[in-house]
Amino acid sequence: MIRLAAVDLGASSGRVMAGSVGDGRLSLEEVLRFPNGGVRAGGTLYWDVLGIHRELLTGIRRAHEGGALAGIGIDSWAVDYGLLDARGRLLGNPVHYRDTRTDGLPARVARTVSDRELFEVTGLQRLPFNTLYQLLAEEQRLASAETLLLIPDLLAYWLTGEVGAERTNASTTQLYDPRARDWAKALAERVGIPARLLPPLRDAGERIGTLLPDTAEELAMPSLPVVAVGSHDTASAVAAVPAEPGTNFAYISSGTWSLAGVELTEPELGDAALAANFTNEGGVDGTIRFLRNVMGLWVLTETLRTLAARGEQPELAEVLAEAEAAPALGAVVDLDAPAFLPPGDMPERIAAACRDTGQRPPRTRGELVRCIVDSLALAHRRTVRLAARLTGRTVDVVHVVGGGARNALLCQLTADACEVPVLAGPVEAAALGNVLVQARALGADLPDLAAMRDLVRRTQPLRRYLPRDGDWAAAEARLAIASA
Ligand code: ADP
Ligand code: LRH
Repeated sequence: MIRLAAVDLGASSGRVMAGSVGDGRLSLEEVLRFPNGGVRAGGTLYWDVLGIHRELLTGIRRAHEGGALAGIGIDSWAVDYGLLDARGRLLGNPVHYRDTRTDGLPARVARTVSDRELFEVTGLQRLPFNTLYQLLAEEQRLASAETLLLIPDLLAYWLTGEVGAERTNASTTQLYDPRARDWAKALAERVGIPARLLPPLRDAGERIGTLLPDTAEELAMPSLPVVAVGSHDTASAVAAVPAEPGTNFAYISSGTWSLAGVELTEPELGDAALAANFTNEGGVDGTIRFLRNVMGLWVLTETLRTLAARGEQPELAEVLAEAEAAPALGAVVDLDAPAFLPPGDMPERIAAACRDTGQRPPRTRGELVRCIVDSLALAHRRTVRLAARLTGRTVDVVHVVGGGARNALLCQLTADACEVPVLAGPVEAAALGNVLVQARALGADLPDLAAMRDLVRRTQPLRRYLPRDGDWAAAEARLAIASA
């Protein structure tokens, strides 16, 4: 057995897990979990990247104390970054992708590079927070910057002193060409981003380097290898989807976001994919994640935060039980609307969206949470069915991985809405994908994604939800949205 530390940083929580792989076994133990999220200061929404670095060091030390580690891998949410100066020092604090600094920038860029061309080169959906737009929001600072490092690459740099960009996460920047498997340097220069900022690319499975001597000493551990994993958390999560070979599966990586789609071998760049705002992100072993970002459990988390600020003490299990008891499909909203992206008063935004579509806003807490979960299941239906239609495939099973796999109501409603069985689990898919790619890099017999997925399927608890009847098409009609 080899033991590996997987640092998995979601937008809601960060965790350091110790994974053990060998002899047909795979297990994961949570060593450290800490809350993550935006920190507002001086009108800007930041990440606390130094706090994350400190937690990461604590977690790695603890993981090693529990049994000798053979390697370390880091994955995180996508698109965000730090800039380094010529001496390798961090220039300013990384900004959260939910900050409003990119407002208006997609429209400005579209005047230089059309949406069609941007999609043709990068394969990415229009999301206002793609790295390209964020960089343009701080154009002045770019002159003094030498290197751009995405969050997992920045943390790996602090551990090893090595700069680089792992491809799965680079593919979320809108500055990467998935067909050339290289930075889209000409595009970057055209929109005003100096190509010198873009560091050498590396693949999941490559060794980044070893712990710097002072870090190894501080952690009282040997100079371990730090391995590039699918450093985009969604890439790691999809690598651990327990799909059976030969099945027509869709996946939903369900956490802060729901990333819903199918796996391809080549990007899908047709007009219909562009119109449906689908994306082609790079996966482990050169796969393509053809998916769309659905607003996800963020809306529920943010709703609970708003209720707590009003003096309620909403426990997740309790509000989900209330939602289960509330009438089905009472009111639904389009969670993909930009209104739900920034932090704020979600109950009020939901009420406004209901009024705008001629529906009665939820009156009780149970109705409110039911509206969120129904609407999320409806968005899953739309996105899974669109993914199937756009790729000419059928979908026979939907794999739900991530924290949302623990939400039985959401999984059941997703099965109902998608009209196919849902297989839920593993919850910690991203950490498992991280561990598996490291294990392979360090010699484990896991030749391909199929072997990794087979191991996950045989070792991790999964739960099946069968579809029940429901009037989901009528709910779509209420919102004037179409899924297929
Ligand atoms: P991220 O990686 O984006 O931070 P996670 O995959 O950790 O997100 O998922 C977090 C979400 O999972 C929470 O917002 C919550 O809605 C859901 N979740 C976590 N635990 C439970 C639980 N016991 N029951 C229902 N939902 C849960
Ligand atoms: C999920 C995720 C998603 C990105 C978003 C910024 O954590 O990485 O895939 O679109 O964060």
